[in-house]
Amino acid sequence: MRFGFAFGGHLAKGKPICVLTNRTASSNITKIMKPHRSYFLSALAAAALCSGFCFPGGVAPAAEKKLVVGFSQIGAESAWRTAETESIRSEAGRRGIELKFSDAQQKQENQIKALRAFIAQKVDAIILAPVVETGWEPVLREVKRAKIPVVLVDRGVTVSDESLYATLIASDFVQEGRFAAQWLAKKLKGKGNIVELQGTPGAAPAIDRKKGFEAVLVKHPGLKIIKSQSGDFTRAKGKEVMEAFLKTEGKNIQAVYAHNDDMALGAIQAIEEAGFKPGTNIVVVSIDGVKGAFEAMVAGKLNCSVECNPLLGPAAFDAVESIRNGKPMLKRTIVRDQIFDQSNAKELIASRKY
Ligand code: GYE
Repeated sequence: MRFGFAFGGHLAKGKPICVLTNRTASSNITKIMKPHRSYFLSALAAAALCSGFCFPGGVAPAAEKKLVVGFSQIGAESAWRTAETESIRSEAGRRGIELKFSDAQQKQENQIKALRAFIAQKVDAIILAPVVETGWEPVLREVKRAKIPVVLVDRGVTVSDESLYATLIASDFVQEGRFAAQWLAKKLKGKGNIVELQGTPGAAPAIDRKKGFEAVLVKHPGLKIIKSQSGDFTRAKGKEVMEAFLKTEGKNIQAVYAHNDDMALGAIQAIEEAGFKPGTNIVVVSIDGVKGAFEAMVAGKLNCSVECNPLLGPAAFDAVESIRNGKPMLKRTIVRDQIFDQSNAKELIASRKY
């Protein structure tokens, strides 16, 4: 089964959004669709156009053949990533969709190769979790020429032509960074030295989580980032970088801001090995809200984790199927996140799904 890729005009250029939210920490994501009225009208117009463009005669072909979807995943660097992979794999299985899975082991070049292989295999759609933001235009142009729609999940890309992808489903990483900083500013009463463990260089969540955090810090002159380095979103690298920070700064450090839980958990180990008490002597704040973070909060070692929901399988395949059926597509779907800390971790830990 193949289908056209018809996104242009308002759909490609506007910033229409839809919000996916967690009703509670435990429940599945719920879709709230509140498109702006004028966008909605243009979306309808585009949909009408699309039915003419994509399917001659204006009728989508019936699903006589199993849908084949290629999924280019970044790797398995974190518990978040593993949960996302599992969500997409299991949702494909549940819907009877054949999934061609490719693990890029953190390398953009491997993802580009995977996209080219998906074109050669004539897949019906591609789900892409792009490791970094830039460098996608040439390959996305090839995919577009092959009339294969692309659903971006979890991280965004920077392209001059937004019609190169159909839709992006991801959290608001800038907001997550803001949440982390606001929580920390309150906890430290606006005063203290922070060390920052950044995510993978060039990755949307690393760029945006830093941006959001720093935007709040501007309002708190007593809070300073004294060291900042990438820990590549992994526990091992987070530990290694934290060890180096502790060696040079030691007692000077009042808090750690880690762009994900895995790096925070590595940092916690480093703090303990250096003879300090994580969560007490050094405040630790991170992002994701994975099970391991909840355990660390309950144990009093992690102070706060801002949620980033990785269970994107249902939304990703809803998008694939909507495109297939020629339905209007919102350019951006934001997954709404919550804040967890030691005050609510204990009561919520049993209900966590990842
Ligand atoms: O926070 C981190 C991961 O792209 C949102 O990537 C994702 C991030 C997530 O490895 O744990």
